[in-house]
Amino acid sequence: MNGWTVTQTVFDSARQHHHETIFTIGNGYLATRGTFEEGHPQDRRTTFLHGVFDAAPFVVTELANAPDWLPLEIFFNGARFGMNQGTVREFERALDLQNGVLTRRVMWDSAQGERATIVFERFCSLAAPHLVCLRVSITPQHAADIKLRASINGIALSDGTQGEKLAHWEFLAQGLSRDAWGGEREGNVFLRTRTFHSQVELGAAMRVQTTRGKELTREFWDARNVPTLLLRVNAEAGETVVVEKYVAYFTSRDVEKTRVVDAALNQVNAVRDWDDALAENSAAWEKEWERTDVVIEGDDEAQLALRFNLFQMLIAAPRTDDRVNIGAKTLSGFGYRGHAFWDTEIFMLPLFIYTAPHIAKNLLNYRHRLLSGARAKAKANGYEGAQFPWESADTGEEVTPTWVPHYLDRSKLIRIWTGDIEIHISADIAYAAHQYWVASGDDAWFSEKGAELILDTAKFWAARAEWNETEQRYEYNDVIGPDEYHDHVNNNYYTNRLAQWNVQTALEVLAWLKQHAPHEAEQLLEQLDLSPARLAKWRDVVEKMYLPALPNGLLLQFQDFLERKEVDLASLEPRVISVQALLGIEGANETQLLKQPDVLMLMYLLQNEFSHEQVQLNYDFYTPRTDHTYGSSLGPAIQAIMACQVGKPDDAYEHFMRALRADLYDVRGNADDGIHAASAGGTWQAIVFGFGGLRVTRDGWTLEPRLPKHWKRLAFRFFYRGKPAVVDLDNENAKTQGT
Ligand code: IFM
Repeated sequence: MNGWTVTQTVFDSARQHHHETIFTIGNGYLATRGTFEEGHPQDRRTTFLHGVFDAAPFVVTELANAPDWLPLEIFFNGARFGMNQGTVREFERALDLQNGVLTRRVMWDSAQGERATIVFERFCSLAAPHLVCLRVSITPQHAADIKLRASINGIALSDGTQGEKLAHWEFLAQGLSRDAWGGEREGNVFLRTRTFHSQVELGAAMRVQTTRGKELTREFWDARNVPTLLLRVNAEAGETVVVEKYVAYFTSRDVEKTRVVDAALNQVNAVRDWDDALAENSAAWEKEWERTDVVIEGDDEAQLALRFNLFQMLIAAPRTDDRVNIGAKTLSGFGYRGHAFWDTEIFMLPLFIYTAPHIAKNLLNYRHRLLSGARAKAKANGYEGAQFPWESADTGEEVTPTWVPHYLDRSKLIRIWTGDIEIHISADIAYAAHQYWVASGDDAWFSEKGAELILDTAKFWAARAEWNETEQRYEYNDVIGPDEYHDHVNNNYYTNRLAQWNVQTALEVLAWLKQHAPHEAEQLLEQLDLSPARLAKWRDVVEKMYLPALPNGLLLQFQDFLERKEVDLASLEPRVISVQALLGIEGANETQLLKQPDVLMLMYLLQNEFSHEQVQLNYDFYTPRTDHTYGSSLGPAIQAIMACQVGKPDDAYEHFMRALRADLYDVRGNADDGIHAASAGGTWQAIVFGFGGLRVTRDGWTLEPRLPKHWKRLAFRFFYRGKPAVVDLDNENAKTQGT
């Protein structure tokens, strides 16, 4: 166990989709699922490029599965290599998290009994994000005639919501580029294609070369939309033939339409060889891990699983593009179609705020760029200000499907209400912008963009607040809180309190702006029409917002929560499905069972506002009511933090491990749809804010470590206001509190 390698030693077709997700590789520009180069029945061959969306039924728009760079078929004396053909004698797949290289080693006998050892290696270059690299080393036991087919497959289909296949690409052109001597013999293959609706043009180029063994004979096979190089070599017994395949992608999001192919060709031509490309990639990864790595000593499983989750975040994070966000399933699967949710701001963003502020800024800029969509949504609903869509893609419009096929019976449709009434996301975004500002001290960004996010969402909340004349209070009725087992509820505590925080913070931000950035303050006052009368209404909303609670300090999930049926979760055991799947949508709605505990989530976000006793009271009340195992995948990491806060390290560890294992062990049975990104981001928060006990304010930071008993050491780094801090803890003390 070296703490850096995720390994698979048994291939099981029945689990192939799960493993495709686990073995996804990427670089923040694109990602490719862990399918096999030669193909396998029912595989979900997928490469997603950030921001390349196209229209799709039900889901409005989805990431378009890009032309496939992986195809590499191998034939030994005419027998085609495949994991489902001949006999696989040995198999091992390993993902090196340190540099993102995925390796598969297979010892294989063809049906005719010819044996070969084949090693595939591939990575998506972190140093040159448009470039993806693949190498195969083939060692036949006996002399063999080896043929290879290396292609770019432009017939890349997406899996639709009803199991159908969707095409997003219209073929434009393909060919072989001229080589250095003006001929085509050593030329590189290219493909030009375009999405049907969004009209994104994509150029892909492929270069194939050998570095060891004999020269190959090459032939261009002009199969429409699948330009292919046919390669041939006679190998001696025991001789290793090595073939390298480099592919590059550029789209009209990156360069002028007319340049997409040239840019891709230039990129593959710029590669010297495998060792060079790998060295650059590894150096780039080293820098990433310097900022991001967390060391856990005394728990090998947690160490590896945590790095796996961090790796998933790093390969999804846009480093140079602030027009894109991270989807709830990253770029690793078809689930949620690449759409971004509050998962980014509340669960993933803290990792970036504290370890890679430039990435956090990109993600927040994405929201700022799409303010016009949020304003349009508010307006369409009859409100002022900015109401962010529950699901967001490339344009900022609401892309939550209204109806989707039922998860148990695909012939039926279910109405999805989240796009209409799960409104807390606007406050989540404001909260994230504020958190970035507090931690980074980036006043310039905040004056220019962050403040506008907070002010315009506040404007929405004030407009959306309903005045209850009888009770003399403001309310938010008919909403869905983060706990989606209960819909159409009134006065969800999380929603009401975070909306109130949003409006209150907007007033404070305005005061800060007037003092520190008067010009921007002036501009925003005018642009957002922040008249004295409007600001007076904001103060009224803050003062009179209804926050449902009992006199003893128990905060209520929503207004009539205690009238719902009490059900002992233990009485539903044994089960391997969620409470909602077991009791039905209506059935779960009638109970006090929770998909996730909104009140605890809120107590985590606004942690300086609650006493220890109040946290304890609410923790004890909501914990047994929560479907921790099969409810929301977002919950366990936060539950771990709250367990730390109430001094229950064993419980904290259990919840933390549940989050860490979500995808590696496919806890919910849906990892085939892609990585649970919020859970992955949450694991970092559980480490830093839970076990590390980091608390950050505008005045500085403090630690209150509470490590699981068996951990010998926990070390991590973060930035506070541009300065790096190193935390190194053992189970007794914080050894180093910062540099
Ligand atoms: O955003 C989440 C939501 O909280 C629960 N359902 C899944 C969404 C995407 O992860």
